[in-house]
Amino acid sequence: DHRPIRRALLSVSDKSGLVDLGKALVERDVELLSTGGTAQTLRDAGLEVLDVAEVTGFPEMMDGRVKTLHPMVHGGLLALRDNPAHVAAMQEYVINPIDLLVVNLYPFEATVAAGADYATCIENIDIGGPAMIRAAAKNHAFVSVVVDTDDYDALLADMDANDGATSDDFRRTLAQTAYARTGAYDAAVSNWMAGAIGVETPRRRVVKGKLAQSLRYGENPHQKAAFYKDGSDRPGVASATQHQGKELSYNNINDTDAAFELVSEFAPEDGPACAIIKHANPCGVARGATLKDAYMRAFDCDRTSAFGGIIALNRTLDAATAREITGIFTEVVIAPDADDAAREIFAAKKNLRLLTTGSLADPRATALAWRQVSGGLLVQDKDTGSINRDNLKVVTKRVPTDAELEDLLFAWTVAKHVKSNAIIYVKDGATVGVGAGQMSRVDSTRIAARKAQDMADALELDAPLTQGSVVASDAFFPFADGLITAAQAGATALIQPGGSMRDDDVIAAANEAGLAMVFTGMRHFRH
Ligand code: 93A
Repeated sequence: DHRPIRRALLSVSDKSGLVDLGKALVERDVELLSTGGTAQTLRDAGLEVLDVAEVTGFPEMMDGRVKTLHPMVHGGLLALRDNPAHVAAMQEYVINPIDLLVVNLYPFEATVAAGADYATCIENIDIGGPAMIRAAAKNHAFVSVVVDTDDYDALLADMDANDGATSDDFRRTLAQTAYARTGAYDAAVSNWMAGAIGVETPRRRVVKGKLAQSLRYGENPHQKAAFYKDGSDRPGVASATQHQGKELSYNNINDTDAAFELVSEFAPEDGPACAIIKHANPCGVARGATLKDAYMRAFDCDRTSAFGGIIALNRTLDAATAREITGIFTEVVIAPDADDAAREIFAAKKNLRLLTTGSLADPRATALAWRQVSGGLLVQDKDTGSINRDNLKVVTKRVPTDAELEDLLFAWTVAKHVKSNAIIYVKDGATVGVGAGQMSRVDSTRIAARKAQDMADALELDAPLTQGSVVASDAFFPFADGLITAAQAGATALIQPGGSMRDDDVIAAANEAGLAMVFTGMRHFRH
């Protein structure tokens, strides 16, 4: 019942798949209409194309800023074919209907990502493209609009199934995708501009996303869910390559992100490191002489919780580590890379997902962090805060030893990635107790110590691993009780922001217990 596609306007910056699409359209008796570069590409492939400039009667002008912004184009896209007045207008002004619009926009996002200067970014804001996309999408009752090179095949398939026309459903879906694209495009422009002109609190903000994967369900089976990419292409779970195993679930993606962000704190040149995550919290983080050693030491923090966990590594996964990992059930392993021998070992474990990212994430790279609340969004800078030895203030009589300092900084780095209230016990570059997500800080301190005792019992050790450890607290100890609990568990040094009204009491308790304590002046709440 719908008119077959007779004329198509193609105007694309990304020319991949263009020639094949052009040929396929010509084979289906579609007349091609195109802008400069697109027309050239099609002609070079031997296809017949009509220039938009010929249709409008105007050359492309002002560096291409004005090429398709013309009634001959927009009339052809917007005219209602079943409206006599619209049809009369088309006849009067000799406007030919455009049935199909294929546009992908100036690569604004890629230009920004490449670090281009202000003027170059501005010049890459497409105006004519979005105008046509929006026009065609509005008129989806008659016009098909394709904005993704990924959709070319689906377009041809739908045409073939409908005698050269497209189905109403398909055009509606295309229109919805089209508005998402122009919306995301302007979101990218606006978000870039906020940074470029230095507005800290823009009056309006938009979020954008491109479907990466529909998910079987969300956190629970009765919740629908999907995974969207933000287009930034940062190293991480959204841009990782999955080599094997079944599809990632919502919780897998969330946990894998937590694991990878945490392990990325440990630069590969500073030595191997491993993080094991369960329910978005680390149940073991360690450095090691080898990657395998780092994994085993992380595993020893809490072997019970590590079962079914997600493992992130800061270096190329090797065979020895891979073999060790296959000793228990693991959901996901994510690493910058994996060598052939390691991949072969994993290949035998069909359910284990292996993800590689090419490189680690940059924990200092600024980004926005979003959280939904009822009826709104909370937006903040990602926590990129970091400290070094020079920022630490020793507040106790005893000064931490070099070895303690090293572990204190390690514990502090881990604390940044643990849900508040976070308490981390660390010994020799490995967590030995993690207390996470408790409503009271002293509970986190106790839970971590108790779990360390459980591990000591399981491993038949003489003393819990917290003996001779150091402790990090993501925020200040409001009272001395938490610190006293840590001391009883065998901790010898602490790191915390300081800043409590009762700092003096806490410092006095530390001195009394012979502990060394440093203040960071920085807090790492995470919720
Ligand atoms: O500079 S524009 O905003 N002005 C326009 O009138 C216009 N019309 C299409 N950019 C415009 N386009 C864009 O040109 C398309 O969205 C597409 O990305 C690009 C294709 O140019 P070419 O065919 O010359 O490679």
